[in-house]
Amino acid sequence: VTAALDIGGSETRAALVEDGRVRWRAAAATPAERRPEAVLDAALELLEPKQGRFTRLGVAVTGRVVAGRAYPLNERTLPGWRGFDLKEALEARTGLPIAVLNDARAAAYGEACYGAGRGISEFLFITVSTGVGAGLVLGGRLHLAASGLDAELGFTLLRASFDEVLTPLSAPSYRLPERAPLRPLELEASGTALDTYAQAYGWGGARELADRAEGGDARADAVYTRAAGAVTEKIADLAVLLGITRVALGGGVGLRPGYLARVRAALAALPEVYRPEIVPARLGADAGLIGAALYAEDTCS
Ligand code: BMX
Repeated sequence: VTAALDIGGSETRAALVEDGRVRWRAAAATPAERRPEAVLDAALELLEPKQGRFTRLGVAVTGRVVAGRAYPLNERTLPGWRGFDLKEALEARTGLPIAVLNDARAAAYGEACYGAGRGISEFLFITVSTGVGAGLVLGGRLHLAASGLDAELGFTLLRASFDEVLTPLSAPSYRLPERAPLRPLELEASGTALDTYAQAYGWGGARELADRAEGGDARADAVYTRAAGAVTEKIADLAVLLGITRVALGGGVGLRPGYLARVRAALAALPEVYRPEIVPARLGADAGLIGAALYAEDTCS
């Protein structure tokens, strides 16, 4: 039996995984200060009841991972982690073999082996959640780069010119630069970005914005559809660049049927070569846990 942890900006999850299935799971909010030691304490506390039941541990963590160290690109998500040696810290605390990979790569691996990507040789998983993350399967194998930049989709760049979306709709408090500079995709299209735009309209957050958009509110739909469109453009590029034939959408925003419908609609406007199949992720929040466990089984002898 392999244990798994999934450490995200807002939630930390734990599980026991066997043959690609979650046998037991627990979750808790990631401690507010999110410092590494506090987060590890909370994560291991979740696994406490199952001490002795597992012989290795796979860890999915948001951020770039290089040789077991975590380097969040968006430091607001996990402040104070830059280069924290997650593998060494957990090996010291548990005495067990530890394998660490990025959370979206872990989810992509889980979906590729047991979910929406099963049997697909060129597969892309995208999570639209706190950030925008992704994982690639190429030639049937999970893509892991030495630099750890192995599908950091949220940090691909776009020229964010919102003039055509927000100005005519006169968002009361959102001041946009005249000629928006190049910006990371996730600053325009993540759950956190949608929270920001929702608040510019006096709405609660991303969930309310999506509800309004799906309920026909034109202002909400303009923001929601543009965010989905920005992700769709990246899907189109990856289809012709890497021969991606299927894309699974996951994460709190990505799993919404209304979001998937908007991605499909934007893609339908493009020629065939830019149009991989777009499907919902199948393993939901378990994907990262299952993928982390699989990765530990592959790498921890
Ligand atoms: C960010 C980046 C990715 C991560 C993605 C989704 C950080 C801390 N994380 O783009 O590594 O995969 O968010 O992360 O820079 P999630 O926490 O939203 O699942």
